Amino acid sequence: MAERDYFYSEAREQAFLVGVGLRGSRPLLSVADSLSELALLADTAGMDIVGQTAQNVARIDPATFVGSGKVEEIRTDLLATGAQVVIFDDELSPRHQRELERRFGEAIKVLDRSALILDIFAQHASTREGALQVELAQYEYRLPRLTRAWTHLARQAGGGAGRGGTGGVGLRGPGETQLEVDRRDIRRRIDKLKTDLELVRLHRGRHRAQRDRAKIPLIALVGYTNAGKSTLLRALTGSNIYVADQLFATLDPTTRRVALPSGRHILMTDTVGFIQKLPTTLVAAFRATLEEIREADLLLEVVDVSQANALQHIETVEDTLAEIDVPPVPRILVWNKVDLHDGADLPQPSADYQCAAQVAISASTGAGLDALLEAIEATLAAQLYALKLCIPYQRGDLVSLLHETATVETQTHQEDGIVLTAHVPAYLFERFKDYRLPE
Ligand SMILES: Nc1nc2c(ncn2[C@@H]2O[C@H](COP(=O)(O)OP(=O)(O)OP(=O)(O)O)[C@@H](O)[C@H]2O)c(=O)[nH]1
Ligand SMILES: [Mg+2]
Repeated sequence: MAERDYFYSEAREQAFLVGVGLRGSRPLLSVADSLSELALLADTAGMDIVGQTAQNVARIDPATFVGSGKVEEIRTDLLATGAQVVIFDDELSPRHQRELERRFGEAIKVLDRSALILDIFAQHASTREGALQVELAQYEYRLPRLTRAWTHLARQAGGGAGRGGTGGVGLRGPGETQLEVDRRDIRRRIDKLKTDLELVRLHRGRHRAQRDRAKIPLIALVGYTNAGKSTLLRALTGSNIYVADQLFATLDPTTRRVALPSGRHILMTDTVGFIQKLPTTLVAAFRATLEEIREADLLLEVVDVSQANALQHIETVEDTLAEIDVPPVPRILVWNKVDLHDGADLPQPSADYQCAAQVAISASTGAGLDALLEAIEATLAAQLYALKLCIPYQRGDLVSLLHETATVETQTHQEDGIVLTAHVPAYLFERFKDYRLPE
């Protein structure tokens, strides 16, 4: 993406991090832990961390986010450390962004967590749909934040400095007219991206319809970023899926067939990881992934047990799933990386967390994978409906499907069709409901 190059040049930049704790609030992670996570994000985006600071405030300053005294302190720190970038751990409003840019001056780039995550997404998107949705999310994020950083767009559009006045970049910044030109360009680009995305999605929709006909249960891997979801899918399928000790290594969903102990197959799909303080607008950009999760018959919630904040990670994942309206399908809690666990008991999720089973595994060493497959099989089998059906003789395909996927208890041939009693998997219920007989 050409615009990204403007924000991040090839050489690693020096970044200074700023965290804020709001007095009286109870965040999921402490300010210090959240800053450590921000440091990982900055590192993944290609920056070196040269310093950080945190402030506890009673309220967020409407103009400068942190108090103005703190702004001055940060400005001194930036000079002392030679940082070119300052990254706030929370989303800055467009007003904050403008004011902070003004206070820190031309040489300093002001970013927030969302901008950083968007940049990593842009680096990691590998499919056309992924690239389009990230670009769209980036423009939508930037549109209200349009400031001097955008004069380059006007140049690309053939405007030149003249249109915005004669002051030139750095002296006066773009004039109002110039910003309007930029905004119009961006809106046009946003419309074009939306149209392109629709086309790509239509195409994908057809693939999905084909899969629906096959009716193999779909299991989605969900979890915090870096929990080991892709490693697990790789371990179960032997396929060459991208794994990295990076945040948001996976963006686009990958689906593979996995054989269960009984020989029956399932489809398992790897999805984008979640993180705390991920704005819903960003999550919403990942429609492809989210659709996979919403359609799943079972979720495998992968948690990195070696993380001190493992329980907070589960909470973040649950919150995000609720935010994107995932129906309450059963979950298996998968404690991954037990090879790094010190042998003490597993953490206890909160009492209102519900899961069908908990399994401890190591996707790296393969420990516990058999038990996990057994648990998947058992959980799917438990989602069965006892049905009495009368299937017309011309629907032999449905009778075969029943024998392949369900447990058939009785079968008799009668005048108007084959009458069966069977335990049918929940995900096939819709297919058979028109043939139900009263019990
Ligand atoms: N020690 C150990 N490391 C693991 C295990 N599973 C995964 N890892 C490592 O954890 C890192 C992240 O693994 P991924 O599979 O890419 O994690 P992910 O959940 O797909 O992460 P994102 O796609 O970034 O959301 C990699 O360096 C893996 O090698 C495990 O069981 N034990
Ligand atoms: Mg992954």
